[in-house]
Parts: sequence; C-alpha cells; structure tokens
Amino acid sequence: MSNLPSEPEFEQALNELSESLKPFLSEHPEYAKAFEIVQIPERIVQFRVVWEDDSGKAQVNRGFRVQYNSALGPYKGGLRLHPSVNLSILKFLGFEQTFKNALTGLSMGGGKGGSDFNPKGKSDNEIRRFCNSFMAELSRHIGKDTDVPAGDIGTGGREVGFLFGAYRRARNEFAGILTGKGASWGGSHIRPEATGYGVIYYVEHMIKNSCPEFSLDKPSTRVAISGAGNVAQFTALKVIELGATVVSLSDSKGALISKSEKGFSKEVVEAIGELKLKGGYLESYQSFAPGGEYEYHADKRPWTLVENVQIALPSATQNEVSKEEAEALVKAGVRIVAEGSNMGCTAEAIDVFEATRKQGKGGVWYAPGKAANCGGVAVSGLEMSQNSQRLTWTPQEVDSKLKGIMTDCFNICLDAGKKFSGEDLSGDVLPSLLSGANVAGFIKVADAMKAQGEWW
Ligand code: NDP
Ligand code: 8G0
Repeated sequence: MSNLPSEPEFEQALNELSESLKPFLSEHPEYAKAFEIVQIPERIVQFRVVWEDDSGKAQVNRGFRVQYNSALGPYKGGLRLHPSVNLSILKFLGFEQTFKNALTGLSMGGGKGGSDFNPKGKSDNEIRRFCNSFMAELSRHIGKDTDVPAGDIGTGGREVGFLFGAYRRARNEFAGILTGKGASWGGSHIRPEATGYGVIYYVEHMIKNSCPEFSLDKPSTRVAISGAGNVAQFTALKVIELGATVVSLSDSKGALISKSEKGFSKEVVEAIGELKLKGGYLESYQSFAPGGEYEYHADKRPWTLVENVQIALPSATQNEVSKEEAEALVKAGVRIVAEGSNMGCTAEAIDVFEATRKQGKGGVWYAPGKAANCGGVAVSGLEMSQNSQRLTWTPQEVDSKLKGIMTDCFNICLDAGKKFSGEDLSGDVLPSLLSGANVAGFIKVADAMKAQGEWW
C-alpha cells in the first residue's frame, strides 16, 4: 500500500502511461528509472487567494501551480477555474501536458494550475478582483522563460486579460508571461480557434489512414461533439466549414441534439458562443434556435442520444465517456474517437474502443487528448515565439504552422504506435495511437532529462 493520498485522476493518467510503456520498457529497461522520476512534479506551489465579493466580504479559495517538468522548455499549460479543482486533477493535467508538449516539437515543458474558485454567477468586478488576488501570488512563480500559463476551463479571454494586467502593473513589465492574450496586446492570431481546428486537422489524417470513405467535406459524415466552450465551438465551426454534419453539443446541464439532416448551423454555434460569454446554458436553446430542429436532454451527455455517427469528439472535461457510453457509440457506427478534452474517456471506455481496433477492419480508432488536442498549446508556443521577437504572424501563417504541427504529431504517434505497442499489426489492424502518443512523448522527455543529468 502506498502512503500517498488517493489521487484518482492522476492515478488513471499514470496507469495509462505505465500500460503503454510496458513493451518499450521490456526492450529498454534502462528507461524504467526515467519513468520513476518523471512521475514526480519538479515543484507544486499552493497558496490562498483572498478576494472581495460585491458585498465587501472577504472570500477565500485555494490556488495552485503544478510545475511538472521543464526538461524541454519553460513550464507551459493552462489555469483551470472550477469548483472541482484539486491536486489530483491538476497533477493529471500537468503530467499529460508534459508529454503533449513534447509531441508538438516546440520547446515547452509541462505545467498546469488553477483554483477551486467558481466563476459561474460572479460579476465582472468579482472576477477582476479574484484575478488580481490570484496573480498577486502566482506572479512570484511564473515568467516568460520560467513558466507561461494560459486559460483552460472557466478561464477565457476576459480572465487572461485581467491576469495579464495584474502582472504587468505589479512588475512594470510587458512580457509574454501568459498566452491566449488579445490579438491587439500580444496575443497570437488563431489561438482561440487552435485547439478545435487542430483536432480536426488530426482527425483528417485519421480518416485518410483508416476510413477514406468518410470525408469532412461530405454532409453524410456525421460528427458528435460534447461541450459548448472554446474547444467544442471551434471544433464544430471547422466541421461545418468543411461541410460535414455536427449532430450534438452539450454543457454541464445537458445535451443538445440536432434532429435535422443539416445538423448545427454556423449561426447556431456562434449564438452558443455569445450565450456562453454571458454565462447562459443550452437549456435556453429555443431563444437562439427556434423551429423544432433541436432536442434538449437535461442531465445527459450526447453519446447515448445520437444515431448513425462516424466520428465522436469529447470536448468538455475529463471522464466524460463511460464504458456504457463507449458501447453506445460503437453501436451508433462510430469509427473515429479523438479527444478535444484532456482524458475525456474513462479507462474502461478506452478499453472498449481499443478492443474493437484490435479486431481489425471496422473497429474504432481512438486518439488521446495529448495527441489530438495539442494544437492549442502548440499555438501558445507560437505565441511565445512571436512575443520573444515582438512581431505578429498573419492568421494564414499561424494556421499553416498549426497544420504542419498536427501532421507531424500524427505521424510521430502512428510510427511509435507501429514500433512500440508490442502488437501484431498484420491484417487490417491499425496501430494504437494511444501507445504511440504515450511512448513517443515519454521518450522525448526522458532523453532530454538524461542529457541534462536528471537520471542515469
Ligand atoms: P470551457 O470552459 O471553454 O468549456 C468547457 C465546456 O465543458 C463548457 O461547455 C462546460 O459546461 C463543460 N464542462 C466543464 N466541466 C464540466 C463538467 N464537470 N461536466 C460537464 N460539462 C462540463 O473550456 P475549454 O473548452 O477550454 O476546455 C474543454 C476541455 O478541453 C478541457 O478538458 C480542457 O482541459 C481541454 N483543452 C483545452 C484547450 C484550450 O485551448 N482551451 C487545449 C487543450 C485541451 P458549461 O458551459 O455549462 O460551463
Ligand atoms: O495554451 C496553453 O498552454 C493551454 C491552455 C489550456 C489547455 C491546454 C492543454 O493543452 O490542455 C494548454
């Protein structure tokens, strides 16, 4: 029995990596030491955040920054503001971030932070005062060459603005200490779109390599998406732009399903974007999507509600696809699952998908978040480069670099999946992108740590 506190989400991420590494470690046992060492964050900062609510009362929350690994560059990863935030969740996110960032090929280490502060129902002034207090402490631990946070769940453009301003005023320094900034004050074009667009660029490679009969420019290719935030919105908009059909979105209160052949329109997705900025929920869908084309299901996720879908893209939060929901997706015809969210699938759901893949033709091909959603942090890396040079690339330049990074990431995962999964890939069995992403990301980090004297 370990004497460590139980950390279910972190243990899930660690077990997944450990399983993926087995065939590689049996061939290269010297890397077992690196695996032991890389599990422990370089540093965790925990602090209290006292902020003033609108009635003048003092409120207090917990603040965190997990600085996981800096072998490949400054710690990089978002800040989550959600009442569920705890060390287990931030450790799993920081751990996965480390390997994801390695897969982008850019110079970034891994980190994650946030607070159990709930931004829901707070006024703009309360959010601003919270951000000022949070940054008062966080500013001691970050820096453009040390640790560069960004947004995540509950932390959007407004919060990044307040946090950046708090740092700039405190330090009298305009520096690239956060990414996801506004385009007119140091942000990169395409950063808001990057995660969702990147998921679709990755999925295009999955389609070409497994189901060329599908195509994102055909309305007959139907895509189920969960979430209604940054990642889900831009994933949906890219699918619609290309010509395929989006059949679902969801939020923390329920799922919205399109009943028409056409699926979600660009206008409805944009209206959802506006609604979310105002703190609204999909349950009020009749205000922006009248006419009976949509059906709302309270307290449900989309997975058991959709039929005849080829692609599923979980894009809300961790563990949002259960074993039963994975089985329902297989029944609905899904052949490709790619995570926009981090650890979107439970371990049991992944087992369902991977078991079908191992049966050969007709199975589900699953891509983990650390591969499929790395476009977000990749464009954050590009924002850091632009900030260092004090210049701005055009949207076209950034989008084309993003495409290149997603292509390279896919090829790295595919090659490592072929080489290191320990599976017999004769016949029609596709390589595991799960093993591929995990092993390839690990080797990059472990090799840099070894060169820098962190294991031997
Ligand atoms: P947002 O806060 O913009 O949106 C999150 C969405 O998920 C909202 O619709 C929210 O519902 C829903 N949601 C959040 N928590 C829960 C929950 N516990 N149960 C059900 N629904 C929930 O966040 P993002 O879109 O930025 O992030 C979504 C996922 O993608 C996260 O896993 C994040 O870590 C990951 N990710 C984000 C990247 C980025 O660039 N933003 C990059 C890579 C990964 P409601 O609207 O009701 O609040
Ligand atoms: O830009 C970032 O550093 C960032 C923000 C939110 C999420 C992620 C992620 O990769 O999970 C990265």
